[in-house]
Amino acid sequence: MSRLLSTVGAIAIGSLLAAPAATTAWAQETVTVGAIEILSGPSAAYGTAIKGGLELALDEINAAGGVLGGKKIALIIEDSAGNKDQAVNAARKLVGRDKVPVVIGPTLSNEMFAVGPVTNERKVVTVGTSTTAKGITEIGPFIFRTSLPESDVVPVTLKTAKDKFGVKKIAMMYANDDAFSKSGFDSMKAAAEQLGFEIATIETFGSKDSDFSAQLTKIKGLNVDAITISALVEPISGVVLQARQLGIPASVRFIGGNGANSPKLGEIAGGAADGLLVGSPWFIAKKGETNEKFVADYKKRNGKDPDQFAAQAYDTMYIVAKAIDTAGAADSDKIREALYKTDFNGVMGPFSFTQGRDPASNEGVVVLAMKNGRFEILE
Ligand code: PYR
Repeated sequence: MSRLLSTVGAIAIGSLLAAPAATTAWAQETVTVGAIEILSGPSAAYGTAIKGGLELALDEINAAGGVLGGKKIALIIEDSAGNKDQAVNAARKLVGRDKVPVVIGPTLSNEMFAVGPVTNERKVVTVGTSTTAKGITEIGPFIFRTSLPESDVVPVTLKTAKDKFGVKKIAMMYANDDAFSKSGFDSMKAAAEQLGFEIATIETFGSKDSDFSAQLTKIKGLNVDAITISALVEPISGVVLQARQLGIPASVRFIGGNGANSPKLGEIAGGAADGLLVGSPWFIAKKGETNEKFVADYKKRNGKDPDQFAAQAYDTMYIVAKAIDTAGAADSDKIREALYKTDFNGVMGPFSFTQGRDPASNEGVVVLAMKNGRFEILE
């Protein structure tokens, strides 16, 4: 399992690795925060973007004096590879060995449903930045998320598809082996029924499948206006590519959820994904100095544009740092109390938590459409 340490200007990485953090003089000058993200495997695009967002914010926070009157934050990022067991092992290490008061992540809802019960039981604040399934924060009182649940975003996307593009008759597809994908589908179905869509068929597939021809051939014969799809980015890309190969015309739009909201979709599927709609709490061209600076700095540092996963992670690092400061100590209980008082205005816009530890508002949600392999905001 790869293990990454990030801090700014405090100490060379080599000496960090050489001695357990808790016994170094350096450790007294730092607060160590953990993160569990997908940095390898098919879903690595999500975790890599999150890592980029976290580290950019971390650098800024530490350069501006850190937390608790001058302590730097050191971030230990563990790679889960999208594997639940690996994510749980990472959590056990971060909590047991590194004694972190806060874990950021894990990346996927599927992973959070495994990790959350462990960190919650150990009373370690855990903040998902990209976990959008129903029931995440219900895992327990130490589980927060800064990501909007699909149930807040998907209805906006489907309503736009109806109002702007006259979508009435749909086929629905989802991966039936992933908690996020199933939950996203449930939200899509509820919204479709509410909007009075005709659901021509519901088709499932496995996240590791590469042949979707049976489902797509059936859908092709149904003359639908659009296909909703709830899955992670790799299988979505495969479905979209195969749909066009099988002759489902570009006029039949795909409508995705959070799993689709990654530039990876355009990288894999290219023009085949054009027209695909997603709801998003953030978009790259969002006006305002904070976002413009974030986009420019992220690009300079990472050599590519940020995406929504990076933006949510960037704000989350600030939210966590502020909570540590408000708490007055690197103490999980106190940080938990402080998070409830969050009143932050970052690249995502104004942010606070509900009593249920979810984002308080979905007002900033916009709908993006894929064009030439890139997401653009719908005017
Ligand atoms: C989730 O796993 O919840 C995502 O939104 C990708």
